[in-house]
Amino acid sequence: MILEKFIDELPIPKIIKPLNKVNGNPYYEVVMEEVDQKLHRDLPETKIWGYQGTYPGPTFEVIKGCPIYVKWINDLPVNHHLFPVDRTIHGTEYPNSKVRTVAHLHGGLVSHGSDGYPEAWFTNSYYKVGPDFKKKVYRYTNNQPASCLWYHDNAIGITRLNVYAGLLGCYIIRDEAEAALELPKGSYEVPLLIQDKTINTNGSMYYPTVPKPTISDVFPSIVPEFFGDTILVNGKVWPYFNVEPRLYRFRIINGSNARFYNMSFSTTSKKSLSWFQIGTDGGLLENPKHLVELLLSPGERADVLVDFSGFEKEDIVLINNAATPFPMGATPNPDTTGQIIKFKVGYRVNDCRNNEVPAKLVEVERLDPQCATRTRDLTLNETTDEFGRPKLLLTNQVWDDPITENPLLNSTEIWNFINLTSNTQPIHLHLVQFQILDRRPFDVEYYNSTGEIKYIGPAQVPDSNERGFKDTVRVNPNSVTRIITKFNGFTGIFPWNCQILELEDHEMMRPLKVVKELCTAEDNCEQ
Ligand SMILES: [Cu+2]
Repeated sequence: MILEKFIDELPIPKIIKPLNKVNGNPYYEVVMEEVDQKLHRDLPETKIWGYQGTYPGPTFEVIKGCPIYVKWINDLPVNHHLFPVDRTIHGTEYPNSKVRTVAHLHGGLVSHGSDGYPEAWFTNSYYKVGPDFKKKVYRYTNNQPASCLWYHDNAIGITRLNVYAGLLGCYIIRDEAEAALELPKGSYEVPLLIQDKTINTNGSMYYPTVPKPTISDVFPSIVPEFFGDTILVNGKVWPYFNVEPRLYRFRIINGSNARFYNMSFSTTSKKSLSWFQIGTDGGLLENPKHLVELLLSPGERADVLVDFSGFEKEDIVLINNAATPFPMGATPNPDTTGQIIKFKVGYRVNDCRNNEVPAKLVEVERLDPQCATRTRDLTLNETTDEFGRPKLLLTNQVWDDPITENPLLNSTEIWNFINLTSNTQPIHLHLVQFQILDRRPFDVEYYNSTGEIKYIGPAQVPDSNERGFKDTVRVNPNSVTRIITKFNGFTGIFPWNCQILELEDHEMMRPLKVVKELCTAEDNCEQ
């Protein structure tokens, strides 16, 4: 169903308020609920799953260094999922536990017990809990720079379905360095949480049940990647947003299951509209980066400034030309998935403060490759499962295979992602923020026959807007992407995964274990 675009105004998720204090720190409760929500003027209400009954969930706003406590409560239907659950996928074998949830703070420096580990799931009233369930109340340290994180469901085997159902929201950390920059704030600072969906004429959300091509007779069956035909921002289909002709700050989150967005502005006057990226996944950049296009894979965020002055009375559309799958797939339909949101520029500015793009932002510590004590070669592989369906893996191992990545606490490591698949994979590490060192093309055929890397071109430095802290990196096909990170903060097991949620659910996820000291026995030492 093709819906008329730019009919509904962009909703701004509410800031959630703490209920009270625990140990002197703010304490929140967040209830996951199934509710009916209007996604577009011309659609009947849609059954969604929302945190605090809204999709997206409320926004957390917290201060660096001030921890908070959050109790996550599953008040969803006991055993009836919004979408068919493929029972051949790992983690789905538990009886009477179709609606398993666990909230993960993506990008957050948190302990294992508060991470939202995929096997720490729980059902309504904690009636059933996963093998790794530890506690109901999570502690978020917020011990990291001002940044825009996001929280979303991460239950093993059904993350794609739970996030698609609406279980996601923004999490904003503030600090003094950011405040000193006098960036646009209040109604001039706007989160844009982007998802794609396919919506049936009766208002219900569509999610496929059969793989393409149909080799197996598994039903319902996981698809390799899901792409919707409709774009939503902050829970509305192709919304519009009224802006004043001045500077705005947008916190853009790609919360889609599999769709990449390569975004630029289309103006009615054909005058080009400049924008500046000031922050990455993990915080502010050293200085603003002038952009024509902004590419975001699932899980990535961008903190950007857009100056609408000089565009009085214009309609400006944020457009998208990223292929699905990325980068060699089909281009989006310019009339549908090629458009995201319309900005309607007014002619009056109500508040002229915080209206300039700062020349400098913050100091960004450079992680030094000389300090790395270990370098790991980690492959991204394409295989098939026992039903003939594509199954992508990390290091050629599945989630349940023994742990092989066991960095020492406080050590620095370089991870080389060797992409043997045909698409760009957004690779995400829990717990840490990292930096991208470079990407270098190599001969995949030669690697497949010899197991050795033969580079076929020079190493490319990361894009100017990638030179900050990241927790999700685009690993391009035929390339080795190198990242560097310090495993600070906590010991314990954390996932690293492909952020294309269908692939993550289908084994493109591995545990890493931060250890106090390396054991002499192979890999697995209990702490
Ligand atoms: Cu994460």
